[in-house]
Amino acid sequence: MDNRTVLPEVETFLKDSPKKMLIDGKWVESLSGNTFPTYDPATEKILALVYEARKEDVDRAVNAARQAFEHGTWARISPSDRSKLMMRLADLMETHAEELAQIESLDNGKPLHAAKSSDVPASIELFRYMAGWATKIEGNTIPFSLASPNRYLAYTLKEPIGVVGQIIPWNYPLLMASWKLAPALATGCTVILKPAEQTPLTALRLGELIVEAGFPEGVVNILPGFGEPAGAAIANHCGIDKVAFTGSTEVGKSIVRAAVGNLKKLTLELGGKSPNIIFADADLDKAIGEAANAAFINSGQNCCAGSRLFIEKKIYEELTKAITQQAKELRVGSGFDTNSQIGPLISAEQLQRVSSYVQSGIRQGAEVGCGGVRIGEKGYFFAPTLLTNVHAQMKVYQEEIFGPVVCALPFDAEKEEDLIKMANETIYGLAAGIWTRDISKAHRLAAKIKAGTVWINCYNVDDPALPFGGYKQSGWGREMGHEVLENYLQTKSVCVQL
Ligand code: TXE
Repeated sequence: MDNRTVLPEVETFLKDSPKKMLIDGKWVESLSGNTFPTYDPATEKILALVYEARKEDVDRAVNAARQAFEHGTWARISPSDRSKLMMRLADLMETHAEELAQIESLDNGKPLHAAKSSDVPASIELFRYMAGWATKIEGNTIPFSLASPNRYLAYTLKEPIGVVGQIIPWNYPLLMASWKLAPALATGCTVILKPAEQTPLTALRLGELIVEAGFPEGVVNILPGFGEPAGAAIANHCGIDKVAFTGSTEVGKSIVRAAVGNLKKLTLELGGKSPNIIFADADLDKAIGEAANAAFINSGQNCCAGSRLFIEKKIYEELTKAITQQAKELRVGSGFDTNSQIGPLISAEQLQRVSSYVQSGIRQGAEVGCGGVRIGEKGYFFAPTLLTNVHAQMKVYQEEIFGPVVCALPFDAEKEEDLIKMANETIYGLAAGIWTRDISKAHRLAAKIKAGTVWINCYNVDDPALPFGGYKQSGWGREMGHEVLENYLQTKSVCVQL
């Protein structure tokens, strides 16, 4: 495979193609026999063929997951044993960390060092954090207010919601699989996971480790496939009790409509157009570097990217120049080149989408401070781009671009209400950044910005313990923290007359 040096295990994994799907603890072909290719976005070459799940495969997986949930060993397993299995999985992921990172970098394009230092360890840590919760899921005893205390004993049980469908995107494939699987397993649910069609490989390797860790058959089923038909079959399926989805707001809405059939529970983690606000009194050296990172990391294919950059008027010229300089210095290249800081976009389609957003910005009067174009002719590389002269009516200001493109706008620090209005004038509400040394101002703004996460003097800082999710059309529910567990549990009230 071109001139890349990959581990022998990775080579063997890729050669074992077409890759099968995991249903009921076994690696199986799709019933249709159909396969699809997954590509290396840096070289545009096929990495492997993958069996494509369709409705009939989803049906098989739902039956297996239902059986495991109602009747299998999983239904009787102790919380402590659930926790131990998750810990064992985390240990196996650690043993195979280099391998997972290489597969991730090849399939998604992200720099190998980013996969190694961030995606893989964050995924491992999430399984460990959630494994800790498995033994701490408790109900309450409820003192009645209308009856005397010795007439009734009432308590609540926290029960797993059941069979869960999980549909994930391609920007952080292993991490998104972990965000979804770990709380579901900690609470005792069973899962049908559909990775994105662009990046099925780390989920499949994770599936192998899940089997090796000893999870009972049917607890985790992994079905690569397309949004239509596989994703839609999951969203529609009356045998599925809950769907957890990460992806575009548009598809999120279609999942809401599909879920109506059996009123399955939903959590949605959708797009963003997050404001990153820099005041003149901030530590500017730090803010400049982090603002570039906030916008360009993972090639901007990040739901919480700081893609609307608000800079206080009196430092606007100086900062846009400095950030432009940073953007120009970022080394864009193949994920396997140790020099690369930014990899390619995921696909030809995404390259086309990002380019057309920039073109629409230019047509509407935006100026390109740097970038704005594809780099080279092989691989889906796009230059980090800063747009100025942007206004609120432009598509580039309103819509999620999901590429390395940031819109910079000046603001008047004396008019705080105007700034808050600008920060909030989007359908999204996923994240925000505030850079200032004035702590009163920082907290005042944090309270008024409608976003699920507000970072003050930092950006993109996540932790398994910190809830993450969106206000407004950025979604429903929270990932991570103990809050995510509620998405996978339901409460039963038990009332006993004494
Ligand atoms: O997303 P899709 P795409 C945003 C981002 C990006 C845009 C399009 O703005 O430019 O979405 O990306 C599955 N029923 N985000 O087209 O289609 C699909 O197979 C059920 C933000 O790749 O939403 C994949 O597994 N499932 C986002 C997943 O949904 C369906 C991350 C995401 O794909 C389906 C990704 C259907 N009808 C894109 N159609 C974030 N929040 O991080 C597709 N899917």
